[in-house]
Amino acid sequence: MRYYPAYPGRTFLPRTKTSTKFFNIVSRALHPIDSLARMRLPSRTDTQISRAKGWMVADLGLDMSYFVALGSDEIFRANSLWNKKPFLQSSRLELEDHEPLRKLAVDPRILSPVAHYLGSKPVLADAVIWYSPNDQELVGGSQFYHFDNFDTRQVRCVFPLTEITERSGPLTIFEADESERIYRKLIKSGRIKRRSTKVLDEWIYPLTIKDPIQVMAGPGSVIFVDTDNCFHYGSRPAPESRMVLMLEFCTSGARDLPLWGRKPKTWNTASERSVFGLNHLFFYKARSRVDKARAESLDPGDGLE
Ligand SMILES: O=C(O)CCC(=O)C(=O)O
Ligand SMILES: [Fe+2]
Repeated sequence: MRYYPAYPGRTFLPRTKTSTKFFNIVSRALHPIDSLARMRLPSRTDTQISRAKGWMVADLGLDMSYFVALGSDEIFRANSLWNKKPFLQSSRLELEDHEPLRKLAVDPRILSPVAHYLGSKPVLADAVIWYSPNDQELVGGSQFYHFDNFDTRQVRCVFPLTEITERSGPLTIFEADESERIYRKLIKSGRIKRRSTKVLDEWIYPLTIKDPIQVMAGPGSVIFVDTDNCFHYGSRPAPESRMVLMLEFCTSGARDLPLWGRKPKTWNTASERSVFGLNHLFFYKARSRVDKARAESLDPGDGLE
């Protein structure tokens, strides 16, 4: 709390669906003008994500060479969080430094499906390159089925930078409706008590009706997935490594955004302001506190880094 004074959603509330929903409603109510503006959705593009499924792959023929080069760059890695989780090494991209990233994040082919799925114009919460060596397993991490518990709904856009096949530790998911069914059964049987618990395969597989899906795609495509509502894992040990660009979109009421003191920096276009303006990484006060917490090794973990 010392480091997150404007973030009660991070520090006070338990990570349950009810408190996430509650926070979302309160937060939007406290920022009525922004919330209303976000309800005017962009026009629909050809491909849209179904809420029952909670995921989709679109082959957009994107040129990812800029990001491939970044991910392979030694200097970039050296200045990054690259070694935080050994099985999923991440490197944050600063929006200010990467024009191709800003362009990609407001591309209507990305934004429209995300906005329609969320029901409001999204906030970009994070942009990272993930490298998965796929050479070890750590019990209790995101290599086991889990929900992310970030918002009531979120959309992660995963852009493969190398070909993702069954040999490169693909993201593996259950569709949203199937995940909800499985979750209710796990709760009912007393296997788990809360939504944030990582779940073993052998607990899940006897309960399923639909099969899990290994999401495979190559550079140029984008995988949309609601990791708050689809059980998922990724980066399990596999013969080949994997590198992706991951953009995370949430609603303006997400519990990991500040509840007050929102003074975003200015952006060039209305679209940039709407998508990047609430990115918590631009709340410099909060960020400097987090840097301090890190320096003192008190950083409470994933998320605001
Ligand atoms: O490794 C992956 O693809 C999934 C990672 C994940 O689920 C997470 O970090 O929450
Ligand atoms: Fe996850």
